[in-house]
Amino acid sequence: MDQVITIERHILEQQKRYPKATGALTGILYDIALVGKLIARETIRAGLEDILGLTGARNIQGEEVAKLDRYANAAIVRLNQFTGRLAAMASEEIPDLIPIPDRYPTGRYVLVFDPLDGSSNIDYSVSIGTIFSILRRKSPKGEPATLQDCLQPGRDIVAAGYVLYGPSTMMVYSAGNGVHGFTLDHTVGEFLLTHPEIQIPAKPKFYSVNQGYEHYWPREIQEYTNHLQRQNLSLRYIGSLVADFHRNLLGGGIFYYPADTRDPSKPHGKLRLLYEAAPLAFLAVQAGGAASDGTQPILDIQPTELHQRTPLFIGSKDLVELGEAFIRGEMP
Ligand code: FBP
Repeated sequence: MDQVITIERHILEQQKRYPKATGALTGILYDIALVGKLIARETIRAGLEDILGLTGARNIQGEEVAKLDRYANAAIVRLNQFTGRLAAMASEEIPDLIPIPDRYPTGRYVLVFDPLDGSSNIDYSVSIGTIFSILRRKSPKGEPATLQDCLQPGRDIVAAGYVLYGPSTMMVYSAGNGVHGFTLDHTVGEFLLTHPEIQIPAKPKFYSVNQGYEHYWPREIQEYTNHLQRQNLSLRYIGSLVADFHRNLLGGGIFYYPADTRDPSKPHGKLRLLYEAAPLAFLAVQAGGAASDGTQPILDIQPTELHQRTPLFIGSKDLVELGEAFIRGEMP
């Protein structure tokens, strides 16, 4: 039988690089793989179970909460709160910090996540995903965790990744030593290594942006987009950040969601820094790419709010830098 590497074995081998490792990070990554399988089970049966549609509630972002959003959020919290590995969690779906209940021990890490990215696509059976990042707590062990434990720049991420629920279910993660992709073999219920050491191809193929908003973009972004169109790049836009990012990670290209003038209450675009932009930026940089808000690396941004938004340019390094040059007004 060919060299079959399960995600558990891969994570354990990564851990060997750190002689002082306690296994806590390994445990968190493995629990995310497990909850990814649980969510995948629901997405696969979505039309057959009562899991499509909305709950009728709205989240802190003012967005309608989908039933699968709620399921995914509850599953991630439930599966991680009792392990003794976490000091706290934060989720796109929950306004404030998610503390660990007193009846459970706490740990050295915090987990921030978007339980279900691309939720506007759920009912259309289009690829969606779960995005996460893991940070070391700043507050002393034994004391209650605080917001500051989550409000750390992407530079401090210890590990990050996503689970993609698409034609196949994949988990892609990095613990700081390259980006690795695993495909869920539903027949054995295991994520198996299929995409080791992912590097963004040097020659990009795609540009991904919701061009329906072009009218609301600053002139520099319109010119940048015109320039990309003349580079013989194909336009691909799924409307699920995790799926658009994944395609460009493997095929080469750029995804961008600039700030626009549609909604004065969202001057910094739509996407969230902590659990959308920063985790994917961590992966992009590990894969030889880049991620920017148009003026600075996403990983350098010091968060001030749990749900703060940021413009995002992510993917092939040259195209991200080109976007920054257009925004500085340096391009013809
Ligand atoms: P959530 O679904 O987690 O709220 O994510 C936001 C998102 O759906 C991204 O996945 C996607 O890139 C973007 O919004 C699509 O926005 P728009 O419909 O404005 O293009």
